Amino acid sequence: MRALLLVDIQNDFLPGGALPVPQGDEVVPVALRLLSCFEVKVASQDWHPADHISFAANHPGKQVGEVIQTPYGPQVLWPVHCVQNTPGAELAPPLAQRRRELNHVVHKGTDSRIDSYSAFFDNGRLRSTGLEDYLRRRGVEELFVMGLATDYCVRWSVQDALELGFRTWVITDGVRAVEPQKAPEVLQQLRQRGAQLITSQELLERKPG
Ligand code: VGL
Ligand code: ZN
Repeated sequence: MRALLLVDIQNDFLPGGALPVPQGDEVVPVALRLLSCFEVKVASQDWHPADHISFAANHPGKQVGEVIQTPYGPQVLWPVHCVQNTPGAELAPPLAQRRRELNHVVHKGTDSRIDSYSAFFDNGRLRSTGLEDYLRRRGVEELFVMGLATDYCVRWSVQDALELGFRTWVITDGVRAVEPQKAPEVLQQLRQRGAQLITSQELLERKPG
């Protein structure tokens, strides 16, 4: 069984949002086109409490982009984003409208003390989101990943999916990076770790299965 994983396609990561990913809005139509091609469709939502450790605003004197040391390693400081139950944390409106087609949605980064880039585990790998269990229960062995952002949550999710033994694909036109100039290198690294790259067009032209 194959599944589509939509990573963090949320208002705050789109142009005009709190942590806009350049051209992040361009992944939305790709996601809409692919939804009907998969039997199993899952999504992640970055879902932080207001006092989250990753927000520069919660560290007096620190600026966005600075890195702090934490018990789970270095942490980049971000603008306040994807606060639970705020409009910025909602899925992009066209996806929110099709929310009922998503079989499972996981929330991540919900613990104020630890960030979670991956849709599977927090950054210290202390707790899982339950995504792996859900996929195993559905008999999923092959995972097609797209969303935001290539250099953070997509990257960490793909790395974990590979380590967990899923046959993992990255949909190259369905991802955008916080730092676009780094995207080719990130995709290359993921390929070296065993991920396969595919365009949404190639995926649509394959036989359903
Ligand atoms: C993300 C930075 C902070 C992402 C989430 O979804 O890639 N990036 N929180
Ligand atoms: Zn976040």
